[in-house]
Amino acid sequence: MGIVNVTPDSFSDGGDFLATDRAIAHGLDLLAQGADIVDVGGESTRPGAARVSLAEELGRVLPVVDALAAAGATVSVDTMRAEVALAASEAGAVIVNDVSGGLGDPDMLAAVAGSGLGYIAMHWRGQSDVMQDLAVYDDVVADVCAELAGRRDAALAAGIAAGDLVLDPGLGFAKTTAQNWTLLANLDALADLGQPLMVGASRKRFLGELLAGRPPKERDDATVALTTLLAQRGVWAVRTHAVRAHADAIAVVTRLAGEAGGGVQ
Ligand code: PMM
Repeated sequence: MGIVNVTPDSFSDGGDFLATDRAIAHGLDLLAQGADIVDVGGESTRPGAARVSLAEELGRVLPVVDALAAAGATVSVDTMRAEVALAASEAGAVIVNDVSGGLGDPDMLAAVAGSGLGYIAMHWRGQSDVMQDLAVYDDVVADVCAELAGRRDAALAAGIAAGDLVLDPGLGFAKTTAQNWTLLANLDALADLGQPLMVGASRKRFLGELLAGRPPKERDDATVALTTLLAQRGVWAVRTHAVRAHADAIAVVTRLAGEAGGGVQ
């Protein structure tokens, strides 16, 4: 999944693709690099970020979703708002990527269930302006699993089909660097929730800390290393800024797994 942030303030590429034409061109470039899905978002979730208005979010994402879907892309919309999800669906999006897992908008799960859209439910504890204070767990793996199981059950109860539901541990969202690594080391526990997994590690702060404070755009090699390991573990998708190297890594893992006679382990 390639990221198209139509925002002025996302942590790694904020402002690069705020203009509609640049965002569309970027999405087309990510497709040419081998993205299977392009994820269009109009609201930054960077730690400390404030909300944007509904009108602003709609104005940012709809023309980009429309153009990329018209070009044949599989488009997901990165939003916490049911109204944005439904409008994006009208414009051609087929997946809703909700970082709040349905907690940000009480209407989201029912809206998605009625529309037949795919749904990615991420682990989330609160809006970006407060989430850093919420990184308190008894046992981060057990707690994130239990909370994501709750979101899975709520999504299924709302009528979202199990086959349309993907879960995401939400790296960096109410999680410290150490907690991100612990979750990555224990993905099997998340896989036991019975749904495909998506992981968004691309250029995140915990990688910057590993790399002696290197800035976001210089964290892609480390992200590719992680993608390779995650592909070996059979995750459904990785959400990344730079696509080509990730698509290449996944091709290598898939080819090697085929040689070994089994699926991707
Ligand atoms: N991370 C960001 C935004 N959206 N969606 C999902 N499902 N998982 C993530 O980890 C995730 C996300 C923040 O990263 P960005 O500002 O670079 O888009």
